Amino acid sequence: MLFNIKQETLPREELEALQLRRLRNLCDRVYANVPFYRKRFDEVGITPADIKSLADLKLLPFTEKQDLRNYYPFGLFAVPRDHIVRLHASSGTTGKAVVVGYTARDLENWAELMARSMGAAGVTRSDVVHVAYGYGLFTGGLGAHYGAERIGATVVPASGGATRRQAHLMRDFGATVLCATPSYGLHLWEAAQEAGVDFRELPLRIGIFGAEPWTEAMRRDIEEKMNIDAMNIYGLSEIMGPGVAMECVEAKCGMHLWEDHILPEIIDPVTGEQLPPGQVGELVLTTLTKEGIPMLRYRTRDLTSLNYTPCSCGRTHVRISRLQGRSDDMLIIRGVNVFPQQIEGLLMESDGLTPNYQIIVGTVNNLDTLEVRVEVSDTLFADEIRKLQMLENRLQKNIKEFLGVTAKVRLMEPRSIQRSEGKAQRIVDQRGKD
Ligand code: ADP
Ligand code: K
Ligand code: ZN
Repeated sequence: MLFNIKQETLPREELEALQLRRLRNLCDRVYANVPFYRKRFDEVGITPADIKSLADLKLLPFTEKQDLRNYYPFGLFAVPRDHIVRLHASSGTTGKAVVVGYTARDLENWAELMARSMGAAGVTRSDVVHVAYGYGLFTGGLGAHYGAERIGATVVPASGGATRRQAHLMRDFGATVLCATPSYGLHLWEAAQEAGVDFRELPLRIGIFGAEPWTEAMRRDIEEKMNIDAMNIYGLSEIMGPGVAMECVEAKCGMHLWEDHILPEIIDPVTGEQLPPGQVGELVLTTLTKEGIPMLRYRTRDLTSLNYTPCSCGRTHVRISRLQGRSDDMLIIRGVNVFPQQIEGLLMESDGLTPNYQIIVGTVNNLDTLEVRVEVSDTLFADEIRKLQMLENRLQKNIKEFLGVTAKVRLMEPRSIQRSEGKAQRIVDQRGKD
């Protein structure tokens, strides 16, 4: 469903004309109202008048998470505090929290983009949307909530936690859409199984999963277990929250990024140079309409690529490929770069393993060590020890062969790895801590 047909199918020339108008207006606003940005403009020797085309975007300075921390809590706000109607703070996965503020119009736009996103996943006003993203300072819960309400669906604001009860509510209320992190979604599925609720027998048809990295293999696993379309959604608090980009159910191939409100670039994370479409690099986002805390060329640390080829769904907005991970999440094991998702991909290829895993990094005699713990299914656990050992050896061999690092693989008893109610903690890095 196209929630906003006109905007979602704007021809590229019109979209770019709109982007340029909004970009110039944004530069004027931040230059006049945010001393931090004025100083940055001055440092690189430009004024808003120098932005004459979209190509001039690259003249503008980058903004980073550290800037938000340095100006904690309200230093980068572009409107007086009393124009701010809501605050959120990022969950701080990678350090001290950052605070973002929304004007009434920002909340309007967020609900609109979230409604477009859910519409792209196939949600309509007839759906019962069970929101199991955390409500609170985290943007996930309220973001999904207002989007689903804007569509006119029936919203169940479940939040995270009380997992078994949630399974009962999903059954009793006839949930047709589940919004959660993929790891919490699986945890819910598991708790439901234990409580005798089979998701495959519910009217559930769509899952809206995001806020943490996951793989194509994980998608297949979830779709099979729940008998749904498992759709990928992307967002971050610094830009808005969830709904920055979303897959369409027609193509399920890359997430449409709502370009009339958010302007994307891909850069080489080392040199800062822009990269052409198709090349993987760091996603940099500029908020074109945001009033409360506008972001100019914000470096997301997320790795992806841009695809401008027309999509079968008719939307004209660019697609970003499944996130390859945050550059912050990249592990360097004895000099070899490894992303947790690469390990996840290899684990998910084996029958009998569950998607519950953890990666433990340590040091022995000044050398990095890598241990991968993964839970096995009940059926496999009941099998012979010899078979389990063979599987461990095969996984170790695959990791060595495909990723080039030596890892110790430990198959774990079912339900022995801690479940999370929001974002899963996949990496435990013990280096330099003992
Ligand atoms: P924090 O930075 O504290 O985790 P956020 O909740 O704002 O706070 O998290 C945003 C980040 O979550 C993104 O920058 C990205 O790394 C990750 N993320 C969000 N959605 C996805 C997704 N669909 N796939 C992979 N990573 C995602
Ligand atoms: K998020
Ligand atoms: Zn599409």
